[in-house]
Amino acid sequence: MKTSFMTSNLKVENGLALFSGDLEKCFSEAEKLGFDGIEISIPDPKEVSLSELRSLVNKYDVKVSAIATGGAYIRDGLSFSSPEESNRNAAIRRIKDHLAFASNFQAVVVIGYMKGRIPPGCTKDEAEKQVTDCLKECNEYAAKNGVYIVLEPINRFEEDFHHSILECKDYLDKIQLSNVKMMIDSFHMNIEDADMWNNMRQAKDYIIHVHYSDSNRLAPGMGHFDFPQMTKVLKEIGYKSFISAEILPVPDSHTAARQAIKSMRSYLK
Ligand code: LER
Ligand code: MN
Repeated sequence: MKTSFMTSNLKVENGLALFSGDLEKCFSEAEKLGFDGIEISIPDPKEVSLSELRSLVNKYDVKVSAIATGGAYIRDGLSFSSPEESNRNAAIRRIKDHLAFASNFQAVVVIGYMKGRIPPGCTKDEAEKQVTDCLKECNEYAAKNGVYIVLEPINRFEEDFHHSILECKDYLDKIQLSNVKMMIDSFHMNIEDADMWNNMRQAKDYIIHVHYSDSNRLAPGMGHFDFPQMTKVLKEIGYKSFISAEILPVPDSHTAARQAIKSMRSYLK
């Protein structure tokens, strides 16, 4: 398994991003601390220079593990379940931009908040159908570009679709899209998955990206989540890709990153 941490191309206060707004610093810190990659939350890929990012990857020999897209929902209000067709179309165009961008780095594209919330007056099935239609179009584009979308099960307080690993697995079984897989996040699992380890085993063929975040959203080891067990199950199911620390920069980015790599290394031993 490989290690990474989440950042953002934008400066965000108290977000789940380390060294946010300073990509060069992220790469140099990642290299110094021994991370294999960084995951970058990018609301709009047009706002990041592809050539600059490519040269940082080469300069520091640190990979881009994933591109997170939640900012397109949070900042720009785009979503796959919007009642407005023009909004859904803009959301599809934006995710295609993320996919094209990610294809330069063999990074996965995370879809969490972009699914949106169930609009008032709409049933869950109706809203889910809109999400599926958008995903179908993005899936075609992902397949053409050789990249994968990963759906993230997110807890019920933050979004309205597929809260647990098994709900997400059932949905993926139903939609059958070649380039749409799943990622899992320990923070959400801790809230939604009553039998976390068996749920991971059942969804193993879909899981291609992982967020490590303790029960309090601090670095692994700073809360009460059982990461040694999660890492053991990941090994057991043959998971080989990134475990990416998605954590608060508390008390500061450098201390949080140092704590994260120290813990993650100890679990991987
Ligand atoms: C939010 O809770 C989260 O886990 C992010 O990865 C959402 O995309
Ligand atoms: Mn996450």
